[in-house]
Amino acid sequence: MSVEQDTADHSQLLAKVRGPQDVKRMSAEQLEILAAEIRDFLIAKVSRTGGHIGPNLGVVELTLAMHRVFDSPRDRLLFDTGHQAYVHKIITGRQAGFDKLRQRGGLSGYPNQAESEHDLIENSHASTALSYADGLAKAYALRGESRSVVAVVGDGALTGGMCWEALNNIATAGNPLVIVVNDNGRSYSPTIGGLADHLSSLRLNPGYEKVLDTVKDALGSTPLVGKPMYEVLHAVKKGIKDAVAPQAMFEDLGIKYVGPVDGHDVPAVEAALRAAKNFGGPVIVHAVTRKGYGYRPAEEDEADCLHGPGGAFDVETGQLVAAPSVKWTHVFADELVAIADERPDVVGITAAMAEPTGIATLARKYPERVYDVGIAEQHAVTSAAGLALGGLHPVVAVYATFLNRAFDQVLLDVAMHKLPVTFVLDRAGITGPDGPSHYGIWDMSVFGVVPGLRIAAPRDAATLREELREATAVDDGPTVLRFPTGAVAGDLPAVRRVGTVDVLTESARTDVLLVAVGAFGHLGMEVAARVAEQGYGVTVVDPRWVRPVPGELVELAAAHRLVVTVEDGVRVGGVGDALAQAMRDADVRVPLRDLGVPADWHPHGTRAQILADLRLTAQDVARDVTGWISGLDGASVEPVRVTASDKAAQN
Ligand SMILES: Cc1ncc(C[n+]2csc(CCOP(=O)(O)OP(=O)(O)O)c2C)c(N)n1
Repeated sequence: MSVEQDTADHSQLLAKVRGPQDVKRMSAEQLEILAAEIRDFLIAKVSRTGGHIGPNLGVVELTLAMHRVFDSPRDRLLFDTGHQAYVHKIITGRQAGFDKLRQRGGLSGYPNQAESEHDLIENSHASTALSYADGLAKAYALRGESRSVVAVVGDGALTGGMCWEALNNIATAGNPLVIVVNDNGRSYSPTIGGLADHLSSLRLNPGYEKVLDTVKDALGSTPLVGKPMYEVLHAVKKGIKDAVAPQAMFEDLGIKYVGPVDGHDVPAVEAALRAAKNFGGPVIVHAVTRKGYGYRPAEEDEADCLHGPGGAFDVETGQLVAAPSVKWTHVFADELVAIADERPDVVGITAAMAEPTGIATLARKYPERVYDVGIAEQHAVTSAAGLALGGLHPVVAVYATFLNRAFDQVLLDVAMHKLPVTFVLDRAGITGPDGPSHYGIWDMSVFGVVPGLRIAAPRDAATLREELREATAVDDGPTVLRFPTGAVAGDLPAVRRVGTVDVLTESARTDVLLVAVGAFGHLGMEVAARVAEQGYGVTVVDPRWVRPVPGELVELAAAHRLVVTVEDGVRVGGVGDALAQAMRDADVRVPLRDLGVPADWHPHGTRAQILADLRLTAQDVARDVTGWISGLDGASVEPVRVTASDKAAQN
């Protein structure tokens, strides 16, 4: 049965969508039904796996309209950040994959080239789509290819500087390019900043409903023929310009503007997109949507419109099914408040992630001491430098993966000025379901090269509190505190402290020094127990401060027969590498083996699965350590596990 014939059995429409062409054939009435079915589907599936439910419920009609007006994959549809591409995945033949969304071997939570020819960019970090689009449009122009380039960007992502760099260039280049601004007024929480204020003034304007109607009427009664149509829109828009000003901003940049259009009205969005497509130059289509649209728990969730529940949730309430646990984030958030109570100079900065990083706890108590700068990590860092120059001690709370963006700012704007800024990196190490671009595995390598920067990796709640205090007490340079995702590890007291290094266990025999970085403390203890069963003595230490390499660590290394490091970060330039260098410098000739994450792209899955894939389990590490130490005694040793990519990266 064709899509056209299928009006009787409404529950079947979605099942018949195998590609964009099926959506193109549908009537307006069918599209409305399909949109409802897609929402039901999203809620049913994502409530079992977790994922970005709120953003996707908000772009159902927008995505349908895009696939009707444009011809993907010939035309290129780019989703900024990529977390809102579920509907696009559903339309492009990937419905079946949603049972294993974000699970190992299953559908990625972001666009993914391996999944579909309809996915060109593999993103997840915000504010890049307009730059990709600029380049693509230039390439197609130079190669003489007539293909449309369409980029969807949220008002949250538009707070990122790259978007404005891109807009500046897009305007100058003048190539045909459609920018769909998906304006729902939210990032996680309400979007901040001057642009957001402009946009929300539009939404709050009593004339807004009328505006939408006016635009719709104009579109409905005008033949959609390229430039003339655009001029009509332009005229409509000009007429209302004074009442609802934000579009002037885009026009001043030199980019045509269509809108505002009701993003939940497929025919209206379609008409605007067709007009934009036919214009022949860069056009912004401003679509106003509601995050979580059509699902009450999301629409009513004040914190973040159910932006991205990390696991299964109850469909009725939107509440997570898993029992709440104390997370690393909570420990950090509470201790920061305790420190701020004592230290009026301590302030917080977040790049649009106040709740997920826990800095919201500080903001609730001291709203005037927390700055949400939008999705602008680079600005966050240099602004923190300014705060420090002004006599404050800023704590920049950010996911480890996102600080990569601001390397130069950390290096020159903060470190070269020896400024006391503390960077708290949440979700460091292997994170899991969000996949390769969200892993926080580069920080210890990348920031390890910054002169004067100290890095701490707590192993449990007690050391997190302690190291946060130590970090905020440093007044002559930047500090980094990094911890993983999830429930905080159980307390693991030290038997003694040597300098800044905690000794977690030791034995009469000093065969192996096992350097367990951060949350790997517990793994270290288990490894020691297993290796002890083979008759070898293992000293497990937690360096606590991994950069610069503590001198005591080198001394401890010299007192053992073998050193093994295990860290939740890339091996290249990691803690193991740094210790090996420090040992060479001190002429300590004890062999060292460094275990960590190969410098590679690791697929999504749970943290435990990926760590197991990388053989970073107590069992695997114990087997390796036993093999290596017995090898020193002349027994045969299994080959060392160094991956090809590691070798390549080290070369
Ligand atoms: C560089 C970077 N910083 C932070 C994030 C985390 N993040 C993911 S989505 C999001 C909000 C995006 O808001 P918007 O673009 O308006 O999309 P919406 O979810 O509202 O549809 C943020 C801050 C990110 N993905 N990339």
